[in-house]
Amino acid sequence: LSSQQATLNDLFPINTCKPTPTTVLKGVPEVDLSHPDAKTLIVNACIEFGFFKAVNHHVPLELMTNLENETLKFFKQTQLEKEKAGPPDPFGYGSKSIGTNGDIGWVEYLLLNTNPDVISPKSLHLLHQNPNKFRCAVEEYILAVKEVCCEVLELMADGLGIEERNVFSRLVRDERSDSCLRVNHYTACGEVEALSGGGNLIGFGEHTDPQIISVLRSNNTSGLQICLRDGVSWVSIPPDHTSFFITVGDSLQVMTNGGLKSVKHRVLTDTNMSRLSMIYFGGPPLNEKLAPLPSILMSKKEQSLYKEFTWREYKNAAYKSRLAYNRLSLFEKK
Ligand code: GA4
Repeated sequence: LSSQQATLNDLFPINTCKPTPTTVLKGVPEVDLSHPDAKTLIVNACIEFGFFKAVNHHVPLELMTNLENETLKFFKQTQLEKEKAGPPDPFGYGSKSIGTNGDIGWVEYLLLNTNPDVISPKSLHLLHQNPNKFRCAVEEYILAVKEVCCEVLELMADGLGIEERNVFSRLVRDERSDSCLRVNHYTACGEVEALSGGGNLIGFGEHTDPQIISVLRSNNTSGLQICLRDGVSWVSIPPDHTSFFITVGDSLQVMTNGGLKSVKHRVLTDTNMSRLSMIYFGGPPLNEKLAPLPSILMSKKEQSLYKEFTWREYKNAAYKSRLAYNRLSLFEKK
């Protein structure tokens, strides 16, 4: 009998498969966008974490839940139906595979370009398949979230003491801006999957976002984690479906000459609840030169830490790399 028990325990080593304990970040930096000190709070949070929660942003909750519901309708279709809007090239529907270099996550997603001039055949198919309500929800949401993105970028310029307060936001407002919207659907992984994986499954592996900043909104399911500045500690961010979470991307790190560093983040799936997040990635036009702002170099009496390159070159390098790769290292001056 005892040998039989040993076999069972070997097969189902329940005690040893407790999900790894996660630390919840207690003092998530929170910025009321209408507060007179918002600009300073934003810059401080971005220096310390590369991340903050934006509240009092004036985007109606209904607009967020509308897009949430419309995309959930899309995700509820059969796999065959959904795959008609894929594979993501890079826009369209994707499942489990992220990028084209072998990264896998417990996630399905829609990637959409926010620039109407460059609608790919895949997104066209998607819009035709789910006309009107879906299209309206996407367009309405993009307009609102783009405003939040630009407002944050202008406050950031103020906080950094840059006279030209639209130095960052003009790139996102530019009609050639290469911004995009992503909706990620992480279905609950269930106890069995979680246990066999030794804890929560990786929904989206660790990475930094290549763009300027990203503006994330999710339903009330946890999962998002950021890596602290020590480079090794991961902390969970409690969800808040009424707020936006802002992350610093690689392009902002370059423009501030490393003053504001991009933040490594990842998503773990919940065992019981499905997570839906929508992220707006504020990016510059493809032919825009990415370089430290002269005013920052002058005021800090610094030399540029980076070689000269365009957003197109950076994006191409990013898309050729694995998710977790430190892409900026390719562009640092040695
Ligand atoms: C990370 C940020 C955005 O989600 C994204 C991602 C892109 C993709 O899913 O196609 C990338 C990833 C992201 C960076 C490295 C490359 C490209 C997957 C990948 C392995 C849309 C983006 O712009 O870069």
